[in-house]
Amino acid sequence: MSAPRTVLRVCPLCEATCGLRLTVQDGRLTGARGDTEDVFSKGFICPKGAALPQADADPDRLSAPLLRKDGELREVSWEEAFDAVAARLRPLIEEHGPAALGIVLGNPNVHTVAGALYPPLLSTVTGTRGLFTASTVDQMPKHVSSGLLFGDAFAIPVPDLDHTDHLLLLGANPMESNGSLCTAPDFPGRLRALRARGGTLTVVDPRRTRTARLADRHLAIRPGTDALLLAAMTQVLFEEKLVRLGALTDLVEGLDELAEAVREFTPEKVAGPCDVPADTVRALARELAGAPTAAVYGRIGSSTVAHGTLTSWLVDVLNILTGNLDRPGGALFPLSATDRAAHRPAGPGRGFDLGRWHSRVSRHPEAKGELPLAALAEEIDTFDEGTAGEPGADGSGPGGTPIRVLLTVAANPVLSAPDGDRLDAALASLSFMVSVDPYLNETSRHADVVLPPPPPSQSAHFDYAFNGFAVRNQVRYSRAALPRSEGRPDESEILARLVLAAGGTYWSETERGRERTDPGAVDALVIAQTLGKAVADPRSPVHGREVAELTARLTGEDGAERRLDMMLRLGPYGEGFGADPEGLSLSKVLAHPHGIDLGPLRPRLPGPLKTRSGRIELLPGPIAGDLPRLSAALDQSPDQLLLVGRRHLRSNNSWLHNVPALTGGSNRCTLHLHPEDAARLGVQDGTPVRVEGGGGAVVVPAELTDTVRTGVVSLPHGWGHDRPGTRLRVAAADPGVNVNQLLDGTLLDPLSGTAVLNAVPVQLSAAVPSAHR
Ligand SMILES: Nc1nc2c(c(=O)[nH]1)N[C@H]1C(S)=C(S)[C@@H](COP(=O)(O)OP(=O)(O)OC[C@H]3O[C@@H](n4cnc5c(=O)[nH]c(N)nc54)[C@H](O)[C@@H]3O)O[C@H]1N2
Ligand SMILES: Nc1nc2c(c(=O)[nH]1)N[C@H]1C(S)=C(S)[C@@H](COP(=O)(O)OP(=O)(O)OC[C@H]3O[C@@H](n4cnc5c(=O)[nH]c(N)nc54)[C@H](O)[C@@H]3O)O[C@H]1N2
Ligand code: SF4
Ligand SMILES: [Mo]
Repeated sequence: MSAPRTVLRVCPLCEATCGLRLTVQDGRLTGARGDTEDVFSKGFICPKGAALPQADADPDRLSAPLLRKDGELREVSWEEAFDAVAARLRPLIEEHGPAALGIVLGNPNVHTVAGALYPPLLSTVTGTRGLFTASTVDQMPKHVSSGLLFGDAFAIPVPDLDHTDHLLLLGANPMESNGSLCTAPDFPGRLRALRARGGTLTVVDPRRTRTARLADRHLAIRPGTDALLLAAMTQVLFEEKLVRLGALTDLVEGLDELAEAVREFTPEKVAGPCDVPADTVRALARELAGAPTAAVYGRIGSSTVAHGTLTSWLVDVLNILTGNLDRPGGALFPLSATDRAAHRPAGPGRGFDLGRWHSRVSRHPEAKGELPLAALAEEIDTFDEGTAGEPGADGSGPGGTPIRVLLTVAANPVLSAPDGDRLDAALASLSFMVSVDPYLNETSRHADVVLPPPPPSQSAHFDYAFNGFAVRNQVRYSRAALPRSEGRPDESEILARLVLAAGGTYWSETERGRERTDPGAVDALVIAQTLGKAVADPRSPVHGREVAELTARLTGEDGAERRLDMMLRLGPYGEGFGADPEGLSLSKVLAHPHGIDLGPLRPRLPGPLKTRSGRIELLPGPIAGDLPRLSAALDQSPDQLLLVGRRHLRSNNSWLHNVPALTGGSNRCTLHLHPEDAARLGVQDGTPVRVEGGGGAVVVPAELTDTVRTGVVSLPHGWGHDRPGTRLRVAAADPGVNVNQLLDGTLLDPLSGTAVLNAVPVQLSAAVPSAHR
C-alpha cells in the first residue's frame, strides 16, 4: 500500500463548482472533503461531491472503446475505434450532405474542458445545422431573452446572492440542485446568510421545497403561470409609479411601449389563473421596488414551460425597472477570466437574430444556432422516400435530407428529452452513430462506436462555462489527480480526433506514407486563428505583435492547456503576453491551487450590450409578438392535473443512478401527490398509479405529500433504466420510470424551442383497485 496523498480538484458534478480535497492511494480516489482554503467554496461539499470517489470508480464505467461488429458492441483498441469512425463519418457526410449529420451535446459538456473547447469545431468542419443540445430542455429561454434584451445570448445577469437585500426566486430549488445559472458553492449557506443579515427571500414554487421552507414568503403558484404573475408585477410598477431606472435611465429604450404592452395584465386578471390573490401580486411588486437592493431569479420551473422565454424576459425586466440590473445587491453580469469580449468597446453590436433557419419537419426556428432537442426524433424518422435527399425550396422541408448520422457527446436524450420510446426507435434506424460517453446507457447502446472518456480523477478541470455565471469572479484550474492508463486518450484528444474525422483530415499524407494526423493540430489551428485575430485588433493588448512570437510563449502540457493559457493571457485579467506582469496566465493559476479570487461582481454596463441600438431593448419584436399568447392564457383555467418535476440532492439528471452511495432513501422515482387529490382519485400512499400524458403512460408508486399543492403532481426525471443492452447494473435494479415518456415532443416554448417539461397536463388513475373500494 502506498502512502495516501492529497490532491485538489474542482468538483465536476454540478454548477456549484466546489473545491475538493481528494485523497489518493494506490492509484485511486479514497476520499473527498471540502477544501477549506478554496477561494470560492471555502470547504463546502454536498453528498454528491463526497461520493465522487465512488462515482469515479464505478465498475460499470467503460475502460475501452466499443465497436459494433456483427451487430454487437465489442471492446477494441483505441486506434481501431478511431479508424472506424474516420472510415464512415466523413464519407457518409460527403455522400448525403451535411444535413444528414446531427450533433447532440448533453449537459456534462459544460462540466468538462473538452466539452468547452471542441464541439463548436464539429459544426464548423462539417457545416451541419443539425445541432441539438440540452439547452432546449433547459435554459434556452434565458439565452433568447438575453439575446433580445442585451444583444448577447450569453449576457445572463446573476443575482448578487451575497449582497442582496431581497431575493425573489421562481422555479428553482437550490437547496437540492445547488443552483444553476448562478454558480454559488454553498448556495444553502448563502441563502441563510441573506436571512441572517436581515434580507428577505420569496420563493414561488408549486411545491413546498426545502428552499421554500427557508423563505419569508412561499407562493404555491399554479404551474406554468409565472409569466402572468411577473407581467402583473410589471404592470403594478408602472401603475403605481414605482419604476426607478436609476443608472440605467439612458441605457434603455422601449419603456413606454413596455408599459402599454403589460397594461392588460392586472393583478385582478392574473389572480385566477395563477391562483395568487391580487393583493399578494401587488405586495410582491411593492416589496421588490421598496427593497434597498433586490434581485429576481428564475430557473427550471420558470424556463421549461410554455411561456419560458416571456418568463425569462420578465425576470430581467423587473430587475431593470427597479434599477437593480447591474448594481451591487441586484443582478450583475459576471466577468470570467476567459471572457472573450473583454476588450470589445461599448456601442452598437450585431444584435441577436432568431429563426435564421428552421428544422426540416416541423419548421421550428433555430435559436442560438440550435434546433429543439424535442424535434430530434422526427428529424431522423420522418421523411418522404420519394424526395429524400432533395432539399425543399429553401434548402429544407420534409422532403429534404433526414438525419442519418449522429454524434452524441455526454448526452442521454432517450431519457432527457420528450418521447424516449420514439427517439429510441429512431436511433436504432440510423446509418451510423458515435457516442462519447463513459457509460453504455439508454442512448449510447445504439452507437456503432462508443468512445469512453476517462473518469474525473484522470481529467483536468476548468470551468469555462460556470465562471461566467458565478456570484463571485474567481479562477481555479485542476490538473488530473491520477495518471491515465497506458494509451488511454483524454476527452480532449477524443474530441479532437472526432473533429479531424468529421472534417476529413483524420489521415495525413506524409513522406512516410499515410499517417494519423496529430490531434494537437486542432489546437494549433485554433491558437493560430485566435492569435491572428488578436494581433490584428487595435484594442487587444497584443495588437501588432507576431503570432509566432506569442505562440512560442504559451505553456501547458498539451493543446488544451495551451489554449487555456492563451485565453487567460488574452482575458480581462490576463497578463497580455507581457503587457501586465501581474496578470493571469496558466502558470500563475497553477501556482494558486486553491484558486485566485477576482473580487465581487461589479457593474459592467454598457460593456456587455451588443444590441443594434447599443442599448437595452426592453420590448424586442419577437417578445411583443408572443404576448398575445400570454393574453390568451388569462382565460385558461386548467381542469386537469398538472405535472411538474423535482430534483433530489443526491441525483444528477440521468446518470448517477448507478452509484450505490447515491441511491435509495428519499432519492426515489415516486409520484408526489397531494392527499386531497389522492383521496378524490382513490389512490393510496405507496400504491401504483397510472399517469398518462400526450406521449404515453407510466405506472409509478404514489407518494402522498402535502409539499405539492393540490392539482399538481411531481415526478423526477432521468429514470427509466429498464431498456436492454445497457451496462448500468445498479441503476437497472431500481429502474424507475421515464417521466419524459408522458410528453410527445410537440409542446414547446415557440421562441426558444424549449420543451415544456413543467406544467404538463396529465391524467391519473389508480393502477390497481384499492382495497377500500
Ligand atoms: N422531465 C424533465 N426532463 C429533463 C429535465 C427536467 O427537469 N425534467 N431537466 C433537463 C435538463 S436541465 C438537462 S441539463 C437535461 C440533461 O440531459 P442530458 O444532456 O442528456 O444529460 P444527463 O442526463 O446528465 O446525461 C449525461 C450523459 O453524459 C455522460 N457523461 C457523464 N460524465 C461525462 C463526461 O465527463 N464526458 C462525457 N463525454 N460524458 C459524460 C453520462 O454517462 C450521460 O450519458 O435533462 C433535461 N431533461
Ligand atoms: N441534485 C441535483 N442537482 C442538480 C441536478 C440534478 O439532477 N440533481 N441537475 C442540474 C441541472 S442540469 C440543472 S439545469 C439545475 C436545475 O436547478 P433548479 O432550477 O434549481 O432545478 P429544480 O430543483 O428542478 O427546481 C425547479 C423547481 O421548479 C418548480 N416548478 C415546476 N414548475 C413550476 C412553475 O410552473 N412555476 C414555478 N414557479 N415553479 C415551478 C419545481 O417544483 C422545482 O422545485 O440543477 C442542477 N443540479
Ligand atoms: S454542490 Fe455540486 S459541486 Fe459542490 S460538492 Fe456537491 S455536487 Fe460537487
Ligand atoms: Mo440542466
